[in-house]
Amino acid sequence: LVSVTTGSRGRAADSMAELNELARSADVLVLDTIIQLRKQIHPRFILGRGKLMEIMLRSLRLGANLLIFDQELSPSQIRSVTDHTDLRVIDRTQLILDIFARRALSREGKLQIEMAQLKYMLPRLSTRDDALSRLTGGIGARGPGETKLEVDRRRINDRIARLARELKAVGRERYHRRSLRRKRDVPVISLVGYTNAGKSTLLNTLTRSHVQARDLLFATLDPTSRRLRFPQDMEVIVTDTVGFIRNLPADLLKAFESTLEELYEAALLVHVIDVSNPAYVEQIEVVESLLRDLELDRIPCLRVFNKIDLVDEEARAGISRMDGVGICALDPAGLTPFLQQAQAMLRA
Ligand SMILES: Nc1nc2c(ncn2[C@@H]2O[C@H](COP(=O)(O)OP(=O)(O)OP(=O)(O)O)[C@@H](O)[C@H]2O)c(=O)[nH]1
Ligand SMILES: [Mg+2]
Repeated sequence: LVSVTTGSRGRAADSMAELNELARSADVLVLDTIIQLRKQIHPRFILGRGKLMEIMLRSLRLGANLLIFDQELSPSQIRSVTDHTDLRVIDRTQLILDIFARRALSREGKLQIEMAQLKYMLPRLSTRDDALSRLTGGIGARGPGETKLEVDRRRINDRIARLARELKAVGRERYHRRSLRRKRDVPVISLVGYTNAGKSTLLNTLTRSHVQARDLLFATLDPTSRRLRFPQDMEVIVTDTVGFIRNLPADLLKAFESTLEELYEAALLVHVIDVSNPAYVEQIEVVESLLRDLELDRIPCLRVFNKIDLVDEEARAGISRMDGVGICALDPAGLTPFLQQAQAMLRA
């Protein structure tokens, strides 16, 4: 794992810890991590040439065959580094896309992720291959007046357009399903939050369900809804969705538009926060800023400080002074204050 930054080491280290988790979630075995602080990012090689050479030698020694950069790389940077190191090179976004591709189970999820992958690929189609095909392709190797690159681009654009149509159809079905719910006037509580915060665990405990909850980033991709009867005889629907993460590329977020659409009908958002994560304050900011971008900040939001069982007394005291409720999502007995507050907010 490689991180090159012009910012502080602390931030880079935080982000690197998360990249490590992402790699683990994608079944990548991490052999080494390197953080380099630079005054300027090298336009071609990202790192200095000397450092790049060092990385190559170290990879040979360790038997590594993949470099994952924590920063987003331009297509030409990927090419330069690949050429210089003979290693496969991907960036953080590509790693996230890979995890999403493994996790998507529903048809909608699969359509969404294919769309995001194609959109990611489109600007990265190599122009060099094109030059090569022009040299080696000879007569008849390409359509009239079209280079291979143009054909590839057009094919991908066609596919994207088709995916968009299919997604729209799936989205309509989902809309109808939801409108039945609306007619019955059952309020929806949506669980939102950083990935791995404990959203699915909370859904399971609240509704005695068995949605997959695991110590992996992006364990959940497809939304799930379950019924819940509140203590004071009020019925609600709780929905669980894909988690958020820092530096989520806009295109990726957009690909999940139809999944996220569910959130707009929520009467209450429950923001699940993993207080055992050292970076939780920054994670709160990431989630709240995404909620603002999605214009979801007009829906009432209850902050829930989860995994309270994992922090010490002092941290717990600090949390109790903040606005929100502390819970352990694994423990149904301690959820009453949370349920009361949620109900009060729904009634307001
Ligand atoms: N100790 C402790 N562990 C928890 C608590 N809540 C969740 N966990 C664990 O945290 C891990 C992540 O939980 P999930 O419910 O899968 O988290 P999520 O927010 O759904 O994550 P994604 O779907 O990956 O975005 C699991 O291993 C849970 O068992 C808690 O209150 N205390
Ligand atoms: Mg989940």
